[in-house]
Amino acid sequence: MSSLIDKKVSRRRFLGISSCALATAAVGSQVTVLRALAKDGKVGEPATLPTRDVFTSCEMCVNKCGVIARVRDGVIQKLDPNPHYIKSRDMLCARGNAGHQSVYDPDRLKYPLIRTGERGEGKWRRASWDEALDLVVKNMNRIAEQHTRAGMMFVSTEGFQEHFFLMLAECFGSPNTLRHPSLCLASNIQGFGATFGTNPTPDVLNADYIIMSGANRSEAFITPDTIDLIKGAGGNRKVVYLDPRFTKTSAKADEWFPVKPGTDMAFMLAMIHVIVKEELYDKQFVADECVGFEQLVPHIEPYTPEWAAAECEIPAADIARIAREFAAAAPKAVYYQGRRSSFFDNDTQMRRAMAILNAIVGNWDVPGGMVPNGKIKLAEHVYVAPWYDDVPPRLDKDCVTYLSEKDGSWKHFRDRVLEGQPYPVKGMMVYKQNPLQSVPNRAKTLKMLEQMDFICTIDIAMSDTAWYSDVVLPEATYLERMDPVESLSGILPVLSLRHQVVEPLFEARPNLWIMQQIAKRLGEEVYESFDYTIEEYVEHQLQHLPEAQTMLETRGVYFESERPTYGSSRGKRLKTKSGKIEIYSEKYAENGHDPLPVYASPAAVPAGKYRLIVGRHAYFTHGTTQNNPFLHDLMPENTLWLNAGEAARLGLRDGRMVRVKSAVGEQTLRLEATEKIRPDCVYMAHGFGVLSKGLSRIHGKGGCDAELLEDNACPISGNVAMHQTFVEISPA
Ligand SMILES: Nc1nc2c(c(=O)[nH]1)N[C@H]1C(S)=C(S)[C@@H](COP(=O)(O)OP(=O)(O)OC[C@H]3O[C@@H](n4cnc5c(=O)[nH]c(N)nc54)[C@H](O)[C@@H]3O)O[C@H]1N2
Ligand SMILES: Nc1nc2c(c(=O)[nH]1)N[C@H]1C(S)=C(S)[C@@H](COP(=O)(O)OP(=O)(O)OC[C@H]3O[C@@H](n4cnc5c(=O)[nH]c(N)nc54)[C@H](O)[C@@H]3O)O[C@H]1N2
Ligand code: SF4
Ligand SMILES: [Mo]
Repeated sequence: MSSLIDKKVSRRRFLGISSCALATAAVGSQVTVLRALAKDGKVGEPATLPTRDVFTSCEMCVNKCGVIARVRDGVIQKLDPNPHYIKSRDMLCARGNAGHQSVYDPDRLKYPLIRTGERGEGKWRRASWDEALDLVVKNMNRIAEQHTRAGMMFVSTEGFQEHFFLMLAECFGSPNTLRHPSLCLASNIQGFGATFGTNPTPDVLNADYIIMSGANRSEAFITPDTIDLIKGAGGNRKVVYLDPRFTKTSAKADEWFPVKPGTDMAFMLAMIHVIVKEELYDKQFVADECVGFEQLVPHIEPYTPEWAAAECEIPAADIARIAREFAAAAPKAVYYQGRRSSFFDNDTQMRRAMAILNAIVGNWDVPGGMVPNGKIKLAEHVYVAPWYDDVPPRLDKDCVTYLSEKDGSWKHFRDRVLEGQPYPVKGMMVYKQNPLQSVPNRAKTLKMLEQMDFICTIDIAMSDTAWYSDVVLPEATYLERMDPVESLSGILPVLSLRHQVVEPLFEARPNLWIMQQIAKRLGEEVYESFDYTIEEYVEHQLQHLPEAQTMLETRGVYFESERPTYGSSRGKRLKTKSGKIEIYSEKYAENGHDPLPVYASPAAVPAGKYRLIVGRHAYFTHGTTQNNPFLHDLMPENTLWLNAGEAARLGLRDGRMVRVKSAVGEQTLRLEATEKIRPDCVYMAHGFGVLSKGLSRIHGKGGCDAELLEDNACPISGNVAMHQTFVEISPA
């Protein structure tokens, strides 16, 4: 039964408070746009509609920055930053500015499509929603009958409407949800969680000393950190940055070290060595708030700066100096943990070393330190999923020690699907994820898709994964729908509401509508959990926060205070086994993992090969915005960065095409001979080399890193390891 109590009252009240301009539909006004984009668009005459400015939030990446959409004659002319939105500090990045192109791009998904040719051949026919949805549900039910309900997997990435998709999985009765964390931040959550009981936020704005290992904040944006890093510059602030590449963050840092990939932990352990040996740690804090310091002391004995220098290629004197400077600046000093922790298969332990370094200087929950996240509570959505007997546990259960039941581990899950063990998974629903680009070893992902009896993808564009599906359902883009309120945690937590800016073009529909249609077809018991409008849902979420309703209307954001609160965790039990900060982890020891981080050198680069490292570009979100007309203009393809000295040695000129070959795949792309990378590595920006011809601007351009990457994973968190692949380079 749905818990959205007293729907009639809710709806009336909600409409009462939201009598803003946003409620005005703009259907008629979009006809010119429709005509321009639709080959067969027979639509009525344009109507003149008032100019409107609409508060919404960006969904071009994970940050959800605050946006004001400027609508003129029913068409979004421009997206501007929302000055009230404290998280994004009155800024939008290039992608945020280009967001309306996802609405007006002729390549966007317009109608439900059913495959007519072979998978991946690109032959489709336009279908009605009814026909497409009937086909989806018929296949879901058939697969459940033949293989149990766990035979359907549900693949998704976070977004304001993901909740409804995860609900569908649960109400359908499959435990097999597979989300992005095991490609992204699972090791970070695990390593910091094991130490602090939570993954805190570094207080970048107020820190005097910041060390970052490969968190490329000037290109891989996290708001407000990216902006705050720049804001603090020039004052007391010092930023030390470790990256095998000279990135934009290197350019902005006070000191940059081209660290040897996979050796950051040696640098951290040596810093701990210096801080402990020279008694620079916060003795009182360690005594009061931490457990396991006494085990740390003998543990770090061998990890001297001289030892570390040979591993990470950062001079011993610099390591010792940085350790002393860091401790002196503490507690306003942070080792910034970043977000993506899918670098090496020891990433969880590397993050543990980082967390311990933070802990011993006593930077916990103070200005300029590591601050546990605040979060504004929304009313919970309680629903009752039907109960089904005989559904086996998740396919990848027990593959790694700390598997998230909600997120799973992509690497292990895919291996098990391919093995068909312990049971077959034959159907796949995909929402807002693109595993053909985002999961290492694309050939394996293609094999996994090949063995599926049915694949349905819900997207806004013809992603590679959509291209290999049987049914493609067009979701309305973020500017065409209203979404649930999202509670964004952080040092300054906010509530964000995505107002609908324009009506959906063509036949695109919001995910809630799509889920409702599927739920209806699955039966009354499932549909009950989906039976409300988005307005009612929002009303329910905010029922205890009338002031939030008002502020979301008048300012497009809600926050309780403009000032952070520090120290709220002091004197309270942390969510660790001991209730304290765990330098030594008994939990890890019990599960056969190192209770303190033990260093092992990464595999050496074989002669004649290079280590492939990957990462993102400021213009692109993973593999998704490369085809955006505005962003494509800025950068039409990716290149392979190779150190200029190495390129000369190999006789390869800058700008020529090269073949890159790993143990699992091969790609051809243009060479960029540059001094900005170590001689033992090559780098390519993520997200090119697409398979889909539905991304017409970029098809055939650049190379795909997922094709080249081997699939390794961390045994503790199940996070993939993306920087353990070696490649050969030859002229193409
Ligand atoms: N090789 C390599 N792989 C990587 C990474 C890397 O750097 N290199 N980075 C990793 C990281 S950190 C992450 S977080 C993951 C992310 O990878 P994924 O979890 O796959 O997420 P995205 O690549 O953002 O894919 C999002 C998909 O959603 C679609 N989409 C966008 N907006 C909407 C919408 O409003 N509705 C719907 N239905 N669909 C929408 C896009 O068109 C795209 O197809 O990739 C990981 N994989
Ligand atoms: N523009 C843009 N911003 C984004 C995203 C996006 O797609 N585009 N995605 C968001 C998401 S989901 C995430 S998870 C974050 C990711 O944020 P980051 O993790 O900061 O981003 P990446 O570009 O993946 O950064 C990896 C960097 O690590 C370096 N590196 C590689 N190996 C090593 C190593 O062993 N040691 C060290 N010290 N450095 C190494 C690489 O050269 C690269 O510069 O970005 C977020 N912000
Ligand atoms: S960082 Fe850029 S793309 Fe991401 S939400 Fe903010 S404006 Fe949008
Ligand atoms: Mo990520």
